[in-house]
Amino acid sequence: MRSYTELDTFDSWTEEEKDQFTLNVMKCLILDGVRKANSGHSGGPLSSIDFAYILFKEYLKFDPDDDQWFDRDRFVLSAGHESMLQYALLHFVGWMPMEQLQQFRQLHSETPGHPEVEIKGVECTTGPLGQGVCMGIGMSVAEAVVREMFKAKTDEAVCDHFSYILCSDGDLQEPVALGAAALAGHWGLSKVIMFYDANEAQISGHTDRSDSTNIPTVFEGLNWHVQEIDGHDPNAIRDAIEKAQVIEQPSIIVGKTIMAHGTATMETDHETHGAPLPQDEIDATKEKLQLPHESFYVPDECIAHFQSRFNDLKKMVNDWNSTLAESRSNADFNALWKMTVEDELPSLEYPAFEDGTSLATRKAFGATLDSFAKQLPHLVGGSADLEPSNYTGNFAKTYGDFIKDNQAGRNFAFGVREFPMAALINGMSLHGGVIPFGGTFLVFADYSRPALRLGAIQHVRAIHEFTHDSFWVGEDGPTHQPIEHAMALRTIPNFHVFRPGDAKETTACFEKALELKTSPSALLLTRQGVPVSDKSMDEIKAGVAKGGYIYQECDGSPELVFIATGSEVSLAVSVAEAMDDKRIRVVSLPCWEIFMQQSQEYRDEVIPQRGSMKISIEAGTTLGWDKFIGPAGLAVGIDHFGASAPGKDLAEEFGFTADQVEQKIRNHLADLL
Ligand SMILES: Cc1ncc(C[n+]2csc(CCOP(=O)(O)OP(=O)(O)O)c2C)c(N)n1
Ligand SMILES: [Mg+2]
Repeated sequence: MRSYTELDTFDSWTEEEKDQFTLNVMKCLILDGVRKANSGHSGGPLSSIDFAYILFKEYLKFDPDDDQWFDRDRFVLSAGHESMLQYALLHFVGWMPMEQLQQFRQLHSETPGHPEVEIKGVECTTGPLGQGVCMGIGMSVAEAVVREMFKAKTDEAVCDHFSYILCSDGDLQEPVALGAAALAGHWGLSKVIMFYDANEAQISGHTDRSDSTNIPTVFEGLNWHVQEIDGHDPNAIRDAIEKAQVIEQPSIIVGKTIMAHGTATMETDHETHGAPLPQDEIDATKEKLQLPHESFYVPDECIAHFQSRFNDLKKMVNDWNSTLAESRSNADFNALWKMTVEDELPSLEYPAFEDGTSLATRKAFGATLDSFAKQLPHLVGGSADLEPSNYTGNFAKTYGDFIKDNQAGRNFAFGVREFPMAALINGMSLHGGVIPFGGTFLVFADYSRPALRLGAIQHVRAIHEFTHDSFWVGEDGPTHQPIEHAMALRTIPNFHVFRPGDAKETTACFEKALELKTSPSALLLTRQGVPVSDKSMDEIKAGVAKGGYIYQECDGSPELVFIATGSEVSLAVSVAEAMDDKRIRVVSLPCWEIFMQQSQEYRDEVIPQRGSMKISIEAGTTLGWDKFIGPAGLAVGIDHFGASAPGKDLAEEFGFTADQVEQKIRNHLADLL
């Protein structure tokens, strides 16, 4: 092993010696960063680093001058707690300044506790274990979709890259990772290459306290190519990566590694997982690795060595740019590139709905999907095995399933995998070039919730179709009837919940969700028929664009303002008609989040703060409606679980007929007198 005292002869060292020295420098940089922050993770980064170093230095395809270059390989650090490893690598790439490494985990630094997508060179936000695996796989799905989409327009490969994932024991203990892995195997995603840092250590001790899973056997069963290597052997790592690159299956490289590898006395110690090492241990490690005690020691020679491939990378990017420019001279190709990769949405044509007929909003979603999919070749998605219920069947039939031998298919048969589905579509969206959606029942939004949250944090455009949005589901009973779900989703920051009142609002909400490029959306849709409004599409579109609007006005200033969403908009209209002794305004509020972004003036215009009684009507929990109805208002909702019976009987039972709602309102008015 070379010492820092010999640095003046660096040029004459063997490649192996240069690598070893540079790697040691990087290890101590990580230890120093965590020590200075007095918080963070030391052990895991040191067991993964041999792989990560070789990947970044020798294999990862990227543009050193542009972290957003479209055809770059994606790298996902699913073990997000190993963030200091990623930041150290990015420092060597040239994208992460030293001052930032010294600000690890501090307010407003570019080196937060876990990697965040906003940081240059970070592809996605990780930390919640398991989801990084899914997002990496989702990126690979998007890569395949975009590759196939452009194949039809050009012979040149404009989208052709790998998605590398680095995962840890905890990642693979999370079932969500295995759900996504099952799909990757089924879909034959040969460009997924995952390194598993099998260091057998986790927070609470040795992994054998909680695990005896045979991961290689599991992944073989999931149709992955499996290699088991010594995760600290550079040549074994190179061989494994090269093999994984040509195998026509997703690949897992199980790296047998040692926690805190390279430290003076703490190798294998699980206590190193989430703590800075004692300064004595860091000093002793530096001595062992023949480095100076100096903190944040990074000699220029190491950076230059790490970047020795950069000229080749830049040349490759130049070649790609020329190919792209040539392809873009074809008008068809150029139009597709603009719409998909550059994300310029065309103005959309809408499906037609017959005024006054009864149509479930889930059916309106299906019709809208069919119409939009024709105009947006990059709109892709599917259902978690609720295709007939989610009305994505026609889409599936028209565009075909995405399968191993047809990756041009635009429909994903996700199987009963809500959480993997939601996490995968986050990854697809992060990759770019596609607009992904996923469908299931609203009641199962809880299964996907961690991914909805992680999508919102990352500002991804992902469209979640949630049908069967209330007790109106009927016979399936309380397990299938959402109560708290709409409101629970509304509590997620940067997440848009749409509950359209009819077919036309459904189309308008879907379009709005497409336009929200920095936020996930959920479309909450009815199972049961609701009347199609006779308003013009333009009027409805203008209303939806503001999140809430006056749906039906009364003469003079309103005594009562009904605020309804979804299937309760038409109910509110019926109640207003029945109560013709009162001046009643009906407001449709399909999206709280958008409504709250409007000016106070507009909001007061629609829902006056004073002078009228406000009544919310939504077939869900009442908690939260006080925000709009105030202390004297009335919230018509349901605060208990549903029951198994036909929807109409339940409406009767739970007080959701026009007569019952009217009675509740009259009682409330009487109580106030
Ligand atoms: C979903 C989730 N649950 C719990 C945690 C908290 N946590 C962070 S790392 C970790 C386990 C670490 O074990 P491993 O994945 O083997 O990482 P290593 O110790 O090898 O670095 C846990 C439980 C988390 N980040 N995400
Ligand atoms: Mg571990």
